[in-house]
Amino acid sequence: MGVFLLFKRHRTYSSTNNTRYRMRNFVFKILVGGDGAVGKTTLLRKFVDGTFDASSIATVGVDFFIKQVMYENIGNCTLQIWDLGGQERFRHLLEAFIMGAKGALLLFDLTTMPKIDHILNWVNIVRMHDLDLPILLVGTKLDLEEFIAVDDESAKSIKNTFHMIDYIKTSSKTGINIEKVFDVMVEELMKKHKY
Ligand SMILES: Nc1nc2c(ncn2[C@@H]2O[C@H](COP(=O)(O)OP(=O)(O)OP(=O)(O)O)[C@@H](O)[C@H]2O)c(=O)[nH]1
Ligand SMILES: [Mg+2]
Repeated sequence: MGVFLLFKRHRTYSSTNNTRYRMRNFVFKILVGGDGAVGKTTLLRKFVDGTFDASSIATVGVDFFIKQVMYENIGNCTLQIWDLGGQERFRHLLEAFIMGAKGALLLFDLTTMPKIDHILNWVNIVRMHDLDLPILLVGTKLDLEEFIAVDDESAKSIKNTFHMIDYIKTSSKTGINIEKVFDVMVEELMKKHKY
């Protein structure tokens, strides 16, 4: 991924009070996939309301989050984020939620080496209607330093095998790189769709 090109505007900076800016509005549907307990819901909670839940319970089926982010050079982005429950027993439900997605985050837990067939499975799910759907690979739980089992080489090899747009390591506990994940995704979507 190249240089970071997005300029974020502070939330308190109201566009309605400032006639110099004519805000554009974008709506992006983004999927979040990955095996059970890798930290999908926890990452979305951190992103959307800034909280960390150490005892997050398994998502039943699919959950939905929404967040607006302002970028100075883009406009107002509404992110509709679909949290796909990772447990196998919900797999048959997921298909109904994939249509119309512009991008996907694929999460794995940095303390456990991901199984390649599981990654393939998720790639196939999120790309079922769009073979070119941009996928961002996200390693979670970076704060569990002593237990990290996935080296950068292995993760980058997964990223390259499936032509993903980038690989980012995160912690929902410390908050590191959580916003960056969405900034990189939005930047990719702006480029891809030539908005
Ligand atoms: N230390 C640490 N724990 C985390 C982190 N992210 C998630 N967890 C923990 O991992 C467990 C599973 O997190 P969830 O967010 O529920 O996992 P999920 O991917 O949504 O799981 P499903 O809903 O079953 O698909 C919870 O106990 C979280 O508190 C992190 O960054 N650091
Ligand atoms: Mg969940």
